[in-house]
Amino acid sequence: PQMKRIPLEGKKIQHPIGKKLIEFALKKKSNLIASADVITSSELLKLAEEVGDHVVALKLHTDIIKDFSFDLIDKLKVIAKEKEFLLFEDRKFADIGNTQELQFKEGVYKIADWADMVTAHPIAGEESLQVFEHVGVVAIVEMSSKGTLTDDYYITKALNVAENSSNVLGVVAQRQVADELLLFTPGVNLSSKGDTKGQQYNTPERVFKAYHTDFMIVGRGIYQSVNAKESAIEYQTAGWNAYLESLN
Ligand code: UP6
Repeated sequence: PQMKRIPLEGKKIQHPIGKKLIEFALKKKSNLIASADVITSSELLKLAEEVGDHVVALKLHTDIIKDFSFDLIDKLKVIAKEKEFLLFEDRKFADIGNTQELQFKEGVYKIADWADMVTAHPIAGEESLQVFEHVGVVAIVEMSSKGTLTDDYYITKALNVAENSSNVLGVVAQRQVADELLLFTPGVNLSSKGDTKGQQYNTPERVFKAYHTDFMIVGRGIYQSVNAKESAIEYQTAGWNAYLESLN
């Protein structure tokens, strides 16, 4: 790991979705991804409107939404286009390729029809990831939670899979990774150290300076705050400033 980090515009990312993320980041001066872990369509649409100008992507767990519909997806797509952010389904696929393909394309959510990006565990090996066509895959190589089983041995092997898969644009991890991958780091909160269910938090300052992350992912820090827009601006500013400082 080097001390000096490569600026976003200097990263050699081949994947079109990775390029789009970088384009949005530089244009909006944001390396913030909001995690919209709300459980109704109305809350989700309200949040998308409030934080949309300040994020490069909105991360979703569509399977927690009580009243999921494709009308919701259509409305999200309109907001995403207008405010310039990507739709990132955090499905964390973790099965053999054939099953993942069915989960990706079929069922209630038909993720393949609308998502720009998805998360997947590389646990089933390189070929299992090939089924995710026409989206950017973010491989989960290391988790943020206390006691996670993603130890150094697993992480090394998982990074190897990620680096060898052309549809993988980056990884979720809590450490610096190779410059050819975009790094996404969840477990970020300005006012909490963790929750009672194993989540552990770092500050924006730490993830940009110590891990050289490219994008921080913030859930409760934004959607549980009194004013989601104000909080998104606060995280956007803290993240972008920490990123700029980490370039020196
Ligand atoms: N997430 C993590 N840690 C990981 C991977 N993913 O927290 O290692 C996801 C969670 C949640 C979000 O599924 O959607 O990031 C974090 O939310 P929080 O900021 O409210 O803790």
